Amino acid sequence: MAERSFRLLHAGDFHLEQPAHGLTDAPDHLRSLLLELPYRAAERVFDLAISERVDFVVLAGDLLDASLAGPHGPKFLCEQFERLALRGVSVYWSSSGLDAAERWPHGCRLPDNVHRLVRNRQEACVFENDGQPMAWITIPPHETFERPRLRGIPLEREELRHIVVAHGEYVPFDLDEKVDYWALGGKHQRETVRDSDSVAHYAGTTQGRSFAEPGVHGCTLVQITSFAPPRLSFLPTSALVWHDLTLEVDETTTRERLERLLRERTAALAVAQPERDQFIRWTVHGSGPLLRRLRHGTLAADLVGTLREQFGRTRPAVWTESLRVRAADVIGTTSEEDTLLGAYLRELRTYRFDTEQPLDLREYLPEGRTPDALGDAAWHDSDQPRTALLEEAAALGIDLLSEPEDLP
Ligand SMILES: [Mn+2]
Repeated sequence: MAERSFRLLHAGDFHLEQPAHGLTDAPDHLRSLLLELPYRAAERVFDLAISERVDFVVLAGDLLDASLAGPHGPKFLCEQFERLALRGVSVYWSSSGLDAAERWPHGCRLPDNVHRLVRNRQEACVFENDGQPMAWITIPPHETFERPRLRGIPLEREELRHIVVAHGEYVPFDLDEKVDYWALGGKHQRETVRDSDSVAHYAGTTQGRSFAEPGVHGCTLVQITSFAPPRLSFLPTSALVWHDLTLEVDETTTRERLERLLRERTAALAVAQPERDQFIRWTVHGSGPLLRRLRHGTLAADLVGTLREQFGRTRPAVWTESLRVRAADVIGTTSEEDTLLGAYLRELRTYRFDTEQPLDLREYLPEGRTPDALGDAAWHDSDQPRTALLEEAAALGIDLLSEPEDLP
């Protein structure tokens, strides 16, 4: 077999239509970053394709919802594809239901280096380098249009390495072992679902949008040689990193100690990611009087302010979004008290452990109020968020029924 080695860049799930979300407030100096977040990360994919001198790029769907992204989205992608066209780099794009050819605006013509399905029939392309055929690349249709056949995918040129670019939630059993590399899209968390001679890999999204997608995201550089399985390396693309962090306190933790812990961990993040902006949401849990102090007065806001002042104003910023207390832990410290508050918390606890007891407060409403929204709020018949609701009610009770002298 002739030596056929090449390198490709695998990315997907850009979701250009989704800016950052889930924030109650954002500082002025980070606002434009939050709005342009998916664009910044996607651009980095094309920068990397150029700087790493890859032979071609595979994109595994969910690049954008053209109807939500507006004209800016398709225009941006065309500009990026043109950058690759100038360098002779081809793009193989396997659409999802979101970025299907039918949803692409008519006026925006893709450059010729971009290969995608137009009629949703499975297609194969041969990638050539200097007139030498290197790889057989198959793009199956997305299941929105036609059930893709992912086992027994034909490879008409046996001497070539076989790459399939596909979008969907697959398990190894779905995927033919004779394919050398499965470039998958549709899972936002990076994952190699099969690591053998036939590698199947999700590159993940290029950028987290909220605290629900923490950590550094990126794309995957794949090195393919004749006599070894594909070799993968991670290349980060995130322009901003989200952190949802917890910190434990106990009976002995002082305000000064908590502040020092927060500073140390924030400083460590700044050192670990010196080139990226970062957002942190802190949840404090554990036990002790500090938990109650954090729910009252200005202590939590003071700590957030201090951290923002020290780490949040420069660029790249490590911005502390908020600091909250886990409601369940506040309850534990107070429920044994022989006070009105203690009795209230013990009553709530019976509702928590006896899930058959309905949460029905409608009899406390004024006459004739039951059919409206207030009536709905006063009657809770679903088990699902019951625990969280009771914990919030308990924490609110602590806020309202605590003795003033308990407070800082
Ligand atoms: Mn997606």
